[in-house]
Amino acid sequence: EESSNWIVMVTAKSPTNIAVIKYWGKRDETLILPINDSISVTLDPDHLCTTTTVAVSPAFQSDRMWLNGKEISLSGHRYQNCLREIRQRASEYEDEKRGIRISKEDWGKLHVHIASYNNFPTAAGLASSAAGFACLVFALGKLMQVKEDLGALSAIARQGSGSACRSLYGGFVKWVMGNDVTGKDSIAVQLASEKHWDDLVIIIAVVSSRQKETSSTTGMRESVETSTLLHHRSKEVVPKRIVQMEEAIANRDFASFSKLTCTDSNQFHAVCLDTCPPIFYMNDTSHKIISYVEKWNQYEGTAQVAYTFDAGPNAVLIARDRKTAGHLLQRLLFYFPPNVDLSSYVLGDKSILQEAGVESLK
Ligand code: 2P0
Repeated sequence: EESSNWIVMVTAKSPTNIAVIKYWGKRDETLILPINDSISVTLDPDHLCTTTTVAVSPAFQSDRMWLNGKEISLSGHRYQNCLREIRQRASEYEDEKRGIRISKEDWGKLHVHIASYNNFPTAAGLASSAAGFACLVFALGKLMQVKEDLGALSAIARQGSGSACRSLYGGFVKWVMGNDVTGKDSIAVQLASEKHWDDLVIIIAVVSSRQKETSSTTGMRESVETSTLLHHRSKEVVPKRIVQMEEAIANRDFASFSKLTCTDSNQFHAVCLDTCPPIFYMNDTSHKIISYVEKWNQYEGTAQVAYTFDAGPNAVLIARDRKTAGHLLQRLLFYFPPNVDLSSYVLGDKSILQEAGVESLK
């Protein structure tokens, strides 16, 4: 008889991504199929990321998951769909040294344990589902010897959370909406690698760490049902912007990139206002940051910084280079002084604070 005290595990890490042409609205809620293409930039893997370990053992009695050390339920259809899709594609695993063999059929019977950690405070109000589902699907795919490419894996991550499909790749990524009813062509493709345009620096200004009042899922459902602007956006506006954004990225054209990014964020929030009842994701501070960046760009005569806001008030600011990012940080701290230790607000590379001469501000 085989002993049942073995365990096989895989650990993976995925960064989050920020949309510069937004996804908002589904045509199929179960498969998570969008009504338009979207484009995002994937952050550095060290900063806002999720690390997930998946393990399998005959000793496990059921599928279980812990998020930041606390057990959560896997019963929701999003987790169930990802687990099922990966299990269907599992292939044989063999470790001769340890005498472990897991057949394709065994994968359907064995249970998994999943431990996932976000390296940023969950309370910071920053999206974690994108990195989370990308990481989970990638790690499960590795564990269960799934042989498919990243595009196929992205279509599975998509069923966990739409924006997650874009976190399978680094750099600039397009989520192609596809037109198949099964969703097999609604996948992420890489437009350019992380090396293509590495001057850009992204600063996320945490405006409020409160949980958002309207979840993205509910918000976009209500927008699809009630906003006429959303239908105009998805049919007439986004297709053209996607072409222009791909060109701006290919040419590293910051002026065009910045214009498209800001305009698209503003239209997304206009759609939220056009929704019945209206959804307010930005607050007064968000609006002040927009005005400030607009004035700065106008004063310089060329775009220095782009802004974009997701389903919450936090500003994602994209500076054209490191020097501009230093200036931006100084100005943000001057106009919007936080009343806490700054270093705890800069995740990852803190040297930018020293360069900006603001490390001692408290
Ligand atoms: C995006 N957002 O493109 C847009 C812009 C928020 C604003 O994707 O229901 O968590 O899981 O597919 O992906 C947030 O929505 O929603 C989002 P589901 P998701 O990044």
